[in-house]
Amino acid sequence: MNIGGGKFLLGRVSNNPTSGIVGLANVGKSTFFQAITNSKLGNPANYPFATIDAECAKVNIPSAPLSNLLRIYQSAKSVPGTLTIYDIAGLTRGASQGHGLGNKFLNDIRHVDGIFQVVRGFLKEDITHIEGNVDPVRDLSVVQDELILKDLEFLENIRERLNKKMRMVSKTSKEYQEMKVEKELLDTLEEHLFNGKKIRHFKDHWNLDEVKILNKHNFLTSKPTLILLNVSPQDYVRNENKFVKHIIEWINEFSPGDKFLLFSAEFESQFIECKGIASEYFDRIKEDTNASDVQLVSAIPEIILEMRRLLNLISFFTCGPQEVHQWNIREGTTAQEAAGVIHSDFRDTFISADVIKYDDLKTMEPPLNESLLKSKGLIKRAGKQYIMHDNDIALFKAAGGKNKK
Ligand SMILES: Nc1nc2c(ncn2[C@@H]2O[C@H](COP(=O)(O)OP(=O)(O)OP(=O)(O)O)[C@@H](O)[C@H]2O)c(=O)[nH]1
Ligand SMILES: [Mg+2]
Repeated sequence: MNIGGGKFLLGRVSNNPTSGIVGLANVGKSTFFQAITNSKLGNPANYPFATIDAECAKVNIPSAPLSNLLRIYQSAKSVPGTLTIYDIAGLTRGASQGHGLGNKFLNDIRHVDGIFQVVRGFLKEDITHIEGNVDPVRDLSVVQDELILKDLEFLENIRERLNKKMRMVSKTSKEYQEMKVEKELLDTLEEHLFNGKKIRHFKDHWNLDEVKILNKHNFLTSKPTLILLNVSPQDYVRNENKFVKHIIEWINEFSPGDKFLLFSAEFESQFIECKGIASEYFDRIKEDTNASDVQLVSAIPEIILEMRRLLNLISFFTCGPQEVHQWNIREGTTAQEAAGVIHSDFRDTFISADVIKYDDLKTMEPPLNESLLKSKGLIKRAGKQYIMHDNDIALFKAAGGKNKK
């Protein structure tokens, strides 16, 4: 997808985005999974490799415009956009060679669009660390190396298959030329991987041919990553942890472009348990951190929104008396493609879209006066190639004389 300036986005085009929770064994992935999905799925337990098969659950993407549009349109209900989250088995050093739970779960990582990489930053003697001590920078390297090794193995297999195919077709054929381009890209990326760098960070601007090749192969290190340092509740409330400086240095050197946030799996699970209401648990944390007059807030909404940004997602809304519906699309999506997210028929029979900018009506009081919007020129007619903006409100017109959604 072209998002302007010849820049194409890596990764699957989908309105059902997925993210996997990845990290060493026993670092708090399932505890985080339960907190972010507000579910009892997964199997948090104080022993490594407690999670074997990936669990998944959907979370709503927080959106202030969604609730505001529900108010303005006086709709009966709202339907939020969602992100599907997978709790994946823990990695260990040597996983790419079959150590620990072996390779199976590396496939689970292959199928997600984005990665939440959980790293342990809390010190608690009674919680086992498979490397013997708490050292998040080392853990980041171990996980990155395993993903890179797996990509190298995968890349080698792809190249072998390509070489075979190239021997079977004429050197002057279009197919041969395409395979040659692919092989050259793979050779360059192999060198990059050998230098301990992820495919995603090879360059900022990919061209369409490169994106097509990379999307076909779904490399583990081509996925956007949000690094989540799991710290004690006290560190989370103080927004400090002794490892942060070194982690930022490591990211800048070895994984520039990855995002990084502090969170506390323990804090988040208590937050859900106590439903965010004042409790002895939170009173104690406030006392510990001298934050008696501070409002304690969950990191979960920001974590979901950061993943949304990393996946280059934006939203558009369809609004009517029955529902206000938030739809996920990627940056650079045209009006016609956006119509196809609702139903493929709408894409095929697309005529035009009436688009209202959220900013133009966000302070309006209900009931919505459509004639006023029209007279002020706030409803714009958009053609097939119109590039959707975040929070656009759209009414699609399709062939057959029907207004769709
Ligand atoms: N003190 C403390 N303990 C935690 C925290 N997060 C997780 N734990 C504990 O650490 C242990 C491992 O947590 P899990 O959530 O099962 O870890 P995991 O990464 O899913 O482990 P595997 O699935 O085995 O790879 C459990 O006993 C949790 O209660 C935390 O933030 N603070
Ligand atoms: Mg687990």
